[in-house]
Amino acid sequence: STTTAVTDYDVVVVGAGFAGLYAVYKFRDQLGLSVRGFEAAAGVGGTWYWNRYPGARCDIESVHYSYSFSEELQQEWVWSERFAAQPEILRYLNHVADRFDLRRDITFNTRVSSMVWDDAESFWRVTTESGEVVTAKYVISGVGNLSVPKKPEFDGVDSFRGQVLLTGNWLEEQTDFTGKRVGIVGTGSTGIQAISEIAKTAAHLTVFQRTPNYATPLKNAASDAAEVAEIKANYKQVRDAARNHFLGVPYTQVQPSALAVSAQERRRTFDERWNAGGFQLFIDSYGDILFDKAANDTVADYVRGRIFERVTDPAVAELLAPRDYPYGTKRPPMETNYYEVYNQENVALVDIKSAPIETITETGLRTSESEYEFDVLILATGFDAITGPLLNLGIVGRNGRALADKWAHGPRTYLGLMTNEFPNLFMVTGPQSPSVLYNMPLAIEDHVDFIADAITHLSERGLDVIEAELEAEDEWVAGALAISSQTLLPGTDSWWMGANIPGKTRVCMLYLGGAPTYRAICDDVVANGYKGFALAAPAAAVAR
Ligand code: NA7
Repeated sequence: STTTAVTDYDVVVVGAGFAGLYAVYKFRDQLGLSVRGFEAAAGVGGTWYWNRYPGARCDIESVHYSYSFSEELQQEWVWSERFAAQPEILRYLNHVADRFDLRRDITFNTRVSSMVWDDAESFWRVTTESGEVVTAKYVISGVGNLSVPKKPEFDGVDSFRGQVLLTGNWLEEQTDFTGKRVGIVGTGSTGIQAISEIAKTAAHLTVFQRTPNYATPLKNAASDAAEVAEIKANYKQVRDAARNHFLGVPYTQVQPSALAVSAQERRRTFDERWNAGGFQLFIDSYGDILFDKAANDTVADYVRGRIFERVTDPAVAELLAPRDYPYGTKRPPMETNYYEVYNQENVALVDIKSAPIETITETGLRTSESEYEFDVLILATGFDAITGPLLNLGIVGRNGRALADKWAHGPRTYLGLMTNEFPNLFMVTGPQSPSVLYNMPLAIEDHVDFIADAITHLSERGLDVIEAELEAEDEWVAGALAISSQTLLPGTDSWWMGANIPGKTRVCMLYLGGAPTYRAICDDVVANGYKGFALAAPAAAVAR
């Protein structure tokens, strides 16, 4: 054990999704530390445990959206589709938990209710909702960025006599809506996936849309055996290439500027990326579309054009075509036959921007203009993203300082990993890290590896307290903001900006410098003796 003060565990890990599972493996099996994991759900999986709504699917290719830490694991696991659906990803994470025997150190059905730093003893006291209290030298948050669904914001939800389903907390087996009239609110990535599936079975589906989205084709298909064999033969190089890409996928075709080429050439590039599917239009077309409004207009026009081609009724197409914000400044959804759904007789689109929802009723809902009736109400209204899951943990740092208080005007971190006044608290894929725009499993591995190296560095020197320095944090926050202000993102209301939650501080919570730049910065921090972090001896040892 690395600890001086006696603690129950060296490390407490919160969450058992991609982050928590890898953290338990890393700290227990590679560092030899004593580890205790806590997970609110009954099983592993994190976001892939809770989001079982019809159509739930990853939109990064599964050969890339998967762990790279074990060569055996990545060789033996076979993805059935190019973009895996939720059940397959959940099976994968269960396989990982079994294969590395991770479950025995994770306590399920147990939500952490508070984590309080004890400055005299230099350890964390972690309390669960079941009343257990444990102490640990280090706490690792693996709670993710999208694990707190937004609460329904409408009056009258309790009076609705039908069924209410929340996509972000959807454990029901139910995916078939035969004979049912369904109403759904929300047309983000989730709503778009769910609508495309539910429209196949529902007797009638009413989609309540506030803001239209720039959805582009996913182009899912069965896995191509030859392609997979090629990747598996070169997995190390493929992963290295992924890690050296902004998004963490080994795309190679980005051109510098949409404005440097002819309209014809641009159209050819957009067509190619559109047909290739996934994030390729967004991240592998032109490098300036998130920075330059004129460049962005070219792709925004292209996507709008595609919507008009696909939707038969021009009035409906007009409602579906985003015009008020640039392409990609909200997280772009990926779709499979989404726009065609609106050509079906059983589907209706209702614009709730011009006529907002006033209340949910016993039989449906009422907008400022009309009444709608349905049997099932589905809320695909998003998450209290990025900070919500961390603030839910009841974290209190040095001198009784609450994280909620410190972050009242937006998150403040150093490298998206730690925050001053909260020693030995590590946030895997925390705010102001590149994770949200970086292939999440790789972002997670990078962070857990960084944390493991930091803990090893401390223990080799007889130290066991690490804390982000205020100056380094201030610089990091200012730097992240400066980068975001060069992009088009801050002009649009999105969960990236905290702007989807009434009353939440509106500030860009992402590091937009890209994963490769970020990795270089982290390497430099380590090479310079954990520059920006204060490293200290155990308090007990100092006192003695
Ligand atoms: P998003 O992207 O936040 O989308 C939520 C949707 O719900 C969006 O269309 C919202 O409209 C709509 N919404 C939310 N609250 C309301 C209210 N009060 N009234 C009407 N409409 C509302 O969440 P998702 O779950 O789709 O996706 C989250 C991430 O998960 C996604 O980006 C991927 O990374 C995976 P708005 O745009 O706010 O007008």
